[in-house]
Amino acid sequence: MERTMIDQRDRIVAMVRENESFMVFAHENPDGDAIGATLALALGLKKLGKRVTAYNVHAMPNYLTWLPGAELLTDQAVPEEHDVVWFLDCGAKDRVGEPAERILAQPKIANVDHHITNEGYGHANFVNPKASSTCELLYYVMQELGVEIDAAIATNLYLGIYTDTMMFQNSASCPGAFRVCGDLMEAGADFLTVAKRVYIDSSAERLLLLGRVLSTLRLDRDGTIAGVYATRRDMEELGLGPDDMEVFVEYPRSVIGAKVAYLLREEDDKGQVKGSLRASISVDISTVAAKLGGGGHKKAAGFRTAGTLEEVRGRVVALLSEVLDAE
Ligand SMILES: [Mn+2]
Repeated sequence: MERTMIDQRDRIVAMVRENESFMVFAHENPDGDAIGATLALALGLKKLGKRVTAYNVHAMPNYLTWLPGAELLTDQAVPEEHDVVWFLDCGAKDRVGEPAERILAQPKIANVDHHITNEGYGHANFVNPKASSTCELLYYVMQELGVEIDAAIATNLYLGIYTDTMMFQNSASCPGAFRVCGDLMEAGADFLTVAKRVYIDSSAERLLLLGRVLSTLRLDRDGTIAGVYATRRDMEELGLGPDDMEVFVEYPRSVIGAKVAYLLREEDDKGQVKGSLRASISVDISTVAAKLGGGGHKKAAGFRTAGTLEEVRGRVVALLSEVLDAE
């Protein structure tokens, strides 16, 4: 670890030692890294005898309610005062959602994150874009704090690393990720349950929806653009919503020869389409999302826009073509 990074880690450690009450935030629509980091930290701070409130704007996603420490997370507003507020996995401060303003008036902010866009909005900023996940970084913090990593903490930290590296399949899979996961396994991380609940388990309805979605696969621009969509009717018939299928975009992305991929979903509100975009090569598709009223990262972005599925599909394919043509 670089010197400046070690300094920042130590500032966070000092913040913990010098204070008694902590509020833990992560970004809204929390993923495995956000939830794993929140619960691991809450459990760790409790072990140190600290007072902790773990909060998220959104309730725990269903597939993660089994996690040890899940009962510590609340989605109810917490007016209580705290010495230190943690921002976990938040590339920007506003990623925690609306209540932030209310709760943030005075306390010190501890910022732990691995997003390249993080500008260091905290009083201490342990931010490393080269790390696999926020959970990996939190492990280093906890080690330094002398928190005994038990099976419950290990399982939560493992979840974050495992999901942000997409099962060690994407470029976030750094050496540190493997090393820390080895340590976590030794500490009793329930890696089999993580794999089962996160990537293997599926309801029958979800599989049936996947079947319908895959049957819409269309290739454009000589197979370099691949995309699928889900109609509102398909989702309603199977009792599922647009959020149950975020990962379906990985299927068009997996088509050999596809450089960019999209997934479109008709929303409940009339005439709105929600879209996810992915790139497998180094182009910037966040510009495409921005033109459709959204945003995101260079290789993963999203949007919500008005129009029918066919109209939006046409616009998405045209905009993605422009990006590929300029490559
Ligand atoms: Mn993350």
